[in-house]
Amino acid sequence: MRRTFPILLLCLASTIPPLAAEEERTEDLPTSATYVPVVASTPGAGGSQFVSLLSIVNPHPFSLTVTAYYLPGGADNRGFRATARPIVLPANGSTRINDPMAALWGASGLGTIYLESPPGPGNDGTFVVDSRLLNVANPNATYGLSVPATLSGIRASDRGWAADVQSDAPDSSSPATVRVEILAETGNVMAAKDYTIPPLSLIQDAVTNITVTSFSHASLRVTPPASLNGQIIGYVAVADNATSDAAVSAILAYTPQAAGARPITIEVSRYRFAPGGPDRPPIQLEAGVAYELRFHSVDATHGLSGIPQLGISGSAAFSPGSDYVVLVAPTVLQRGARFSFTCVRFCGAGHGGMYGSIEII
Ligand SMILES: [Cu+2]
Repeated sequence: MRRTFPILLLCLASTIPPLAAEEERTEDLPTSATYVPVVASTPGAGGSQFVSLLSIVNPHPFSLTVTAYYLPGGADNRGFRATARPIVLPANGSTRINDPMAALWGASGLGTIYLESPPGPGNDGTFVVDSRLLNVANPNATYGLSVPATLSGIRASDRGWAADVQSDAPDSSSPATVRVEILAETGNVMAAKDYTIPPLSLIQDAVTNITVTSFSHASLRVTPPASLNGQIIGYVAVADNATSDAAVSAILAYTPQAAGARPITIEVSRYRFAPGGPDRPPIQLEAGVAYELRFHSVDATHGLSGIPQLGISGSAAFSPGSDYVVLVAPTVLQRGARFSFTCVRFCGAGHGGMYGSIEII
């Protein structure tokens, strides 16, 4: 019998607001920013060795500098700007950094990478990021799995599974307590646990620390504290140490929503999002307002990359007649931020240039 040692991860992430001094300098400038909720450079069970591969793409016909910051798990990361590593990308160029934690910061373990590229004249600062998590100890290792990615539900039918819950922090100035619940298919709460996360950090824990009851299928719910003036993003990762197969599931933090989210329909066609881009204005969302975004294809099957900061898990495929609909509620800390997205489903010759952005005003 093949033995597997999957790892289940839950990660909560948040907006990283600028420091006070930065705020003054960049107050009126939208900032293109994103982060990879979890990167790894760590041994796992069964002789596995998990590392991340970070890819950054410059979609512009001019050189772009993207600055990467490292936020180690479990630490108070309010001073994260000291970890800045500028990465210069040539016009329409890209880079892949193997094991970025070790390569850029000499770090190991688990952490979060935050990336930003302030806009300038004629430059909206957008860029595209992908991070794969891979077991490199396996000579047959595949491409691993991109973070963030999408998977519905979680499975824990194998009693041999090890599990970790990981949380990635909110709020810049103080710790925040979030509640993680395991919900049965009926919607009943099977178990719950509170986690206090340091500022701008993450916490890892085992799902088996939430419940010792075995279950064959369940879902997780993450509830931020009512007073949180930021955003929390959760995800679960299941990594099979034997085969290197991995899966990551984004979890939407549950925030009670005011009824009547404002509807916005984004018309999707080869090779644009309207609104969104690249030759249409960005989707503009007002901070503090709930929206229902409807991605409506009028011609072919397209996809949408995720935006974890907004709780958008993305869609591998949507087509005419089956819209991708998502609720978002940008927070006031996100005002001024710009989040990029791309089509993730090959849709023709111009697919590579099919991207857009959401601007929080
Ligand atoms: Cu496409």
